[in-house]
Amino acid sequence: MSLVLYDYLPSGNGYKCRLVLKALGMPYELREMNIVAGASRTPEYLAMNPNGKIPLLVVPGRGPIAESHAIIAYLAEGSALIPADPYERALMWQWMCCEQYQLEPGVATVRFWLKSLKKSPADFGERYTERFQRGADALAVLERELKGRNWLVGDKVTLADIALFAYTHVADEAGYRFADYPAISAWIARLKALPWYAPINEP
Ligand SMILES: N[C@@H](CCC(=O)N[C@@H](CS)C(=O)NCC(=O)O)C(=O)O
Repeated sequence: MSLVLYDYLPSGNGYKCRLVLKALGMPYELREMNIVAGASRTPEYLAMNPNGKIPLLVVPGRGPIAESHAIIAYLAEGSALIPADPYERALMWQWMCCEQYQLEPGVATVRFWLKSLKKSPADFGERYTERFQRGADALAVLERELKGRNWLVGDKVTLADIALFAYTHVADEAGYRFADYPAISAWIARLKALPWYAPINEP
């Protein structure tokens, strides 16, 4: 019995989980869900995750865990991806909370509208402008904080880097230009050079 990950390959939230599983060399079974066709809203799936979202990790003998950051924190418990030092660990969570409140609702939402739903900015009007700006504000903070540093917390890659990398590295698919973000671009290249890196569409 292995870990089972319910996921949708273009999803950055799912990708965070896949990257952590790969970084830690943990075997898992992937169940691909066509969320655009409503696969995460069936009665069977809602019985596992009443919130109707992917990713969802099912832990053998225990049960399901929803929310990408809860999943990666569970997977990485005791590993070097979570700083042992309480202050650095708090900084890791600071970045991960910021991702969920600012970066993901901006960059990921716009990307989902354009890429998965194949809509145009005009289809969403002011909602598009507000979400795009929310993402731009988050990327500006990330750009400023990454200047002169290799990783977000301390001198090693942590869950914070993986969590923010997931949507940032595909921000061009939401209409942001990497040329505007040189420090982010260098950080993306650094993460892509790690031995366990795999592209977002790889199961
Ligand atoms: N905060 C959640 C967000 C999860 C989420 O928004 N999942 C999207 C895909 S990235 C989804 O399942 N959408 C399908 C739906 O709502 O029916 C996390 O980090 O896991």
